[in-house]
Amino acid sequence: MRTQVGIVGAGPAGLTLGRLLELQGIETVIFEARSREYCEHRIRAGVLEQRVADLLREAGVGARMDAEGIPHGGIHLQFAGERHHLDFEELIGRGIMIYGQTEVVKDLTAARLESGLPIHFETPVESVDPETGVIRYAGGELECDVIAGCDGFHGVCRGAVPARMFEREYPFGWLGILAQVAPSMDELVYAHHERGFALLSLRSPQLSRYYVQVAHDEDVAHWPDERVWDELRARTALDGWELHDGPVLEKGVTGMRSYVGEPMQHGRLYLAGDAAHIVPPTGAKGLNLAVNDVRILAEAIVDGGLEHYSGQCLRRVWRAEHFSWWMTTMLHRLPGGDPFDEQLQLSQLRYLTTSETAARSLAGNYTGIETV
Ligand code: RFL
Ligand code: PHB
Repeated sequence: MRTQVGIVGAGPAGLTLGRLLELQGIETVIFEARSREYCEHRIRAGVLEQRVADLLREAGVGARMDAEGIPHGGIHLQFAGERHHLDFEELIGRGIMIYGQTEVVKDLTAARLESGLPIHFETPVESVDPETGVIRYAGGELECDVIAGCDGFHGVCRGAVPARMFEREYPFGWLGILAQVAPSMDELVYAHHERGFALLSLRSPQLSRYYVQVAHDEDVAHWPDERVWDELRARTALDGWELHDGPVLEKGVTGMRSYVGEPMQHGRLYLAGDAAHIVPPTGAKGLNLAVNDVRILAEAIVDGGLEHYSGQCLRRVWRAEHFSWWMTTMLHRLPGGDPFDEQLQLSQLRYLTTSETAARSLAGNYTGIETV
């Protein structure tokens, strides 16, 4: 058995790569450890950069996103009892699209199945050989010109690249809920509060996605719904505004880390997305970086220049690493931090909401820098 490009993992990176290569007439086979059902219901990111939304449209998988996604022109920053709007459209002429990762994955999976192309669910890859291009999975082997390692942080491909690792762990995490209630705000709210960070986001006009900062190893069992709502209310309170609650459909804790492995390639193996790098979710960059990697990988497979793949990706990766780290350290209560740290955070937030130059820098990074 052989193919041109063997893709390990059917997350956003693997599925988008499969689609981009399909449009260029290149043969691919996708292996995914989990079931289709599992992949389509794993709740993660919700913010697409405009350039990522454009890429999905150009790849012919943007119709439902355009019908059901919600374009946003900015975000709110809340601190010291005030809520400030940053108008991205006005600042830099670009916005973001609110559309869940679950929906992106559903659209790409449906498109692939409709094209009748091979995607093997519940088929974990056991090992990959960067020298020969062989993928070994339960029950067989596949020989590939190129292997795309799109199997996330806990996959097998990462370990097959001898890489220098850059890492930072944060001593906190996020407890996230998906609630069946109309969002209480028009655009996302990032809130700095002495009790800890909170984020108000959404998935649709009927579904709210809210987060509170908790300990990195927090047990969700300690967070009955009422406690989550009380904490959200305390951290986002504003005169004349109310947070509406509703049935909680999902609840979970996510740890936070920054990670980059360099280089992102070895022999015939090319890593993309979370397999190569992780950002804390505060900058909403994880999914966007994954799509950007495979855009570059698809171009290099088609036009040549694969030797430059890693270097090209890493420029954007490190910009996003810095932005995500900066947003994270500016907005969270830092365990072990002192009043000096807090004053620096508040000063930075005040600067962002009073200086157009500072606001434009955040807006550019959040919506996706054009050239890095
Ligand atoms: P994914 O989505 O992890 O997909 C990897 C796929 O590979 C499969 N796999 C294997 N398949 C075959 N053989 C093996 N041996 C395999 N091992 C693993 C997995 O089952 C999976 O289907 O990586 P990808 O495609 O690179 O996409 C990246 C994004 O998913 C990720 O960056 C973001 O979701 C990060 N992230 C978030 N980003 C945001 O911007 N906002 C968020 O709110 C947000 N929440 C999250 C997140 C990541 C999380 N993880 C990884 C723990 C919440 C969580 C829980
Ligand atoms: C989300 O909607 O899940 C979300 C939005 C913005 C972030 C992180 C997560 O920075």
